[in-house]
Amino acid sequence: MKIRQFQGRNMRTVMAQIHAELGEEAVILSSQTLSDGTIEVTAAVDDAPGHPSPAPAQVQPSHSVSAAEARQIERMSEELARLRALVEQQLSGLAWGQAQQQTPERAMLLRRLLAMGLGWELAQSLLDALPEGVTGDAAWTQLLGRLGERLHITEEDILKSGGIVALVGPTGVGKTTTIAKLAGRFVMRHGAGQLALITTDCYKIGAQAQLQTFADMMGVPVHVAQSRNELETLLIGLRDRRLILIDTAGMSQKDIRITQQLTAGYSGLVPLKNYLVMSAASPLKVMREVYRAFSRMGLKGLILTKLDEAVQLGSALTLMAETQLPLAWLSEGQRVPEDIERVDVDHLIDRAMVMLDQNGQDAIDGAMRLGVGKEFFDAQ
Ligand SMILES: Nc1nc2c(ncn2[C@@H]2O[C@H](COP(=O)(O)OP(=O)(O)O)[C@@H](O)[C@H]2O)c(=O)[nH]1
Ligand SMILES: [Mg+2]
Repeated sequence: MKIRQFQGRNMRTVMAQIHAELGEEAVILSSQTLSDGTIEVTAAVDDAPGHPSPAPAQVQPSHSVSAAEARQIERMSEELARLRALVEQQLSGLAWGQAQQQTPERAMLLRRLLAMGLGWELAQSLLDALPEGVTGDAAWTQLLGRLGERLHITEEDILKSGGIVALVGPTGVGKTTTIAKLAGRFVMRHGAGQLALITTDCYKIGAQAQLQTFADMMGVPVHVAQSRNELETLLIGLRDRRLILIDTAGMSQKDIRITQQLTAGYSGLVPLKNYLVMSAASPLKVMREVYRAFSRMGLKGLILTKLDEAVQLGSALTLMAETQLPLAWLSEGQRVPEDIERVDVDHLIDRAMVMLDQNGQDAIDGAMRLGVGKEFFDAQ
């Protein structure tokens, strides 16, 4: 082994010396910059014959990353990201413990709002708006009051005002059932002659038969429209009816193009009113997605169904608060025409409270302690 020290103005000139004196096989043992800026490099070469030459990576003056090293770095950064998420989660769990101790009042109120099923952000923003010093029942009453201000009910009752009304929404939420309920109530008040029923649902097997059965009982014919043209022709022919209810194809919210073509921006003499039908038992995430998909067609109001199947009402209230979509009807059961009603905001909040009492708050504490509160409540 021959060891030598080299000096030069920069690394390039030093390397040239090393190559010249020790050859291509030279290995760099150390390098430093002296106080006057000179580069000093200690290099060595194995002068015993027959020894394997050092690996090229060791000879390289500037360190280039090999594929193996790159993989290792990638693994390490993945591991770091995992650790970071874990630490953040732990911290937010600790924060909840701290909040419980330092601001027990606020923590208790937050827990109750979340137990109603309200989304994380809505619950937080209601609490943030609470004036300091308001506590106990007064605080809770104020929170509910603020919540109420964010909820809207349609002023128009279509059973009184009439018009051309289409129910839109995902498959299976209860559009056809709701049409039957509304039709039944309308006929009781105004007689069968003032009502027309149209279905554009040519996709779900038995969909027309289902509506037909209800219609037969009421003595109202069901018209079928398979295209926009057919719908417009029908609407012109039926323009003397006080109420026209249109049952649309129960397509998934990901494929509403056909429904949209049929009902969006209908330019008849009387504007067509789209009501979005949504199950109150759906998770908030799904409700948001459904709303995003259908809001493009212009919505007049919301019909909430399956309240009897929901464990909380907060998700629906959160959607209403977020979108400002006014509620027109609340359905809670399959009986035609009984199980549908118009409600006011106070009644809605009362219902949400009753459902809160039926559900434990343990899961909430658990999720908060684990630091996954936001994820937990938005997924409800
Ligand atoms: N529990 C419950 N079931 C309902 C309600 N509304 C509708 N349904 C049921 O939900 C299922 C789908 O209803 P349907 O009207 O065909 O939905 P569509 O695909 O949107 O037309 C049927 O079994 C209905 O009886 C409700 O408010 N509560
Ligand atoms: Mg249907």
